Amino acid sequence: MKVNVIGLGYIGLPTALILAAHGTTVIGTDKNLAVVEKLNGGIVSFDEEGLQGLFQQAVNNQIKFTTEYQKADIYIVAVPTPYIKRDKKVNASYVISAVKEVLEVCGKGAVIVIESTVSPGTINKFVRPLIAEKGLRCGEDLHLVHAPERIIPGSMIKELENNNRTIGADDVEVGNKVKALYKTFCKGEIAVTDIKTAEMTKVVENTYRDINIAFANELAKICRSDNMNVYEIINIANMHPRVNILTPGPGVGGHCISVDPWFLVGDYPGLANIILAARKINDSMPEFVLERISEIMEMKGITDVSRVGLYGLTYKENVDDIRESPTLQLLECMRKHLARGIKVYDPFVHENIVESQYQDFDEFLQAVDLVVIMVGHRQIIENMESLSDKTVLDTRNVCQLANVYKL
Ligand code: SAJ
Repeated sequence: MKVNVIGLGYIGLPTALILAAHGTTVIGTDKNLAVVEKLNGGIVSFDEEGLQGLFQQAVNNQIKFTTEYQKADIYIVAVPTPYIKRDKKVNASYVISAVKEVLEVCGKGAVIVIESTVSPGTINKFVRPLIAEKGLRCGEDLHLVHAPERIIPGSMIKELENNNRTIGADDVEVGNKVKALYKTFCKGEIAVTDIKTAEMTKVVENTYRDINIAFANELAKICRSDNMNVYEIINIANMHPRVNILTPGPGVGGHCISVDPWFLVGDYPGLANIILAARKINDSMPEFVLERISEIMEMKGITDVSRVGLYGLTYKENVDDIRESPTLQLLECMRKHLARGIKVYDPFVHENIVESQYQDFDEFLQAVDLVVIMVGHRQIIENMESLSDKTVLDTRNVCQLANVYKL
């Protein structure tokens, strides 16, 4: 069994590595030469617990990295699927290009597995016709499968091994063939269903989480307006056996939860109402944090925004991924209000990507009076006492120092 994994990013790379580590012959393909050169030079492209060890095992098992598509039995496509801002629909262009290239090299009977998250109906609408255009018959010459990834950044390897999964296929036999491949490393249960059900299920999972976070964020706003402690209320409410409210925060970032619910809004206008409201609430949080910053500056007599520092630039704790991050959204809000000069620091971001970004924690602290904790990285939790002479706005509820302001 030879597998060609297409796209060596946050999902494709760990998937390729874990398959190879468990004995499958794997070739990883990425169109970005720099990514391939790094991997061939022994450098994994992002920080994730256990990834380096897995990389070594995969290399020992002869994994190959290349920019070319290869002849294989199974193709796993793990390329980005952003949404089109204008109409909120899925942008399947990367998936389409990848499948077109697969069709140039694959042989009869090959299986193309799409792991990228797509809205329900996308594979039928955009991928299936590509096979027909080639004069091939789906289900005979080639097979299509959707096996949406479910792993959470920060715990990817553990989740790859242990999460339950969904496989959508046109016929059960092909579904079971792909299930057997995933079973080489996955201890979780694997449900086999049809493609559209698998597409919808994945989007529903992320939408469920987005709505739950939006509820927590709305509660934070209500509690702030009437002087109640939202964290205590959520803690006590969660002691109820059927209540599990998530945690309020400065916004929802990343390339999944802040994107996928839009697919349903775009595809089902007038029906996806709670989903739309949740997206709007979560997107309003950076602006809410900005209001809190102004209130606190006024209370503390801080007049110069350049004495304010944002701790954390990534979309969540202990990862180096900054996509759609609440801090970037907050900086964008500030630009709109013509407020510039706010300082930024993140121990996981080693390149300066925004103005007034620091690489040294102590220098950052010396330059500011008000620290806004935007991300609860391990580093700040372990060094909380270094903030004891600062004014602190803790948007993640990780700081137990006295006189800390919360959301
Ligand atoms: N967040 C909160 N409060 C919370 C939880 C999260 O404000 O209580 C924020 C985070 O700080 C972050 C954003 O939400 O900015 C999203 O983070 P996340 O940890 O909730 O999720 P992701 O985007 O890292 O990963 C999600 C996961 N989906 C679900 O848990 C249903 C993961 O399993 C998926 O594989 C992943 O999306 C994906 O790739 O689709």
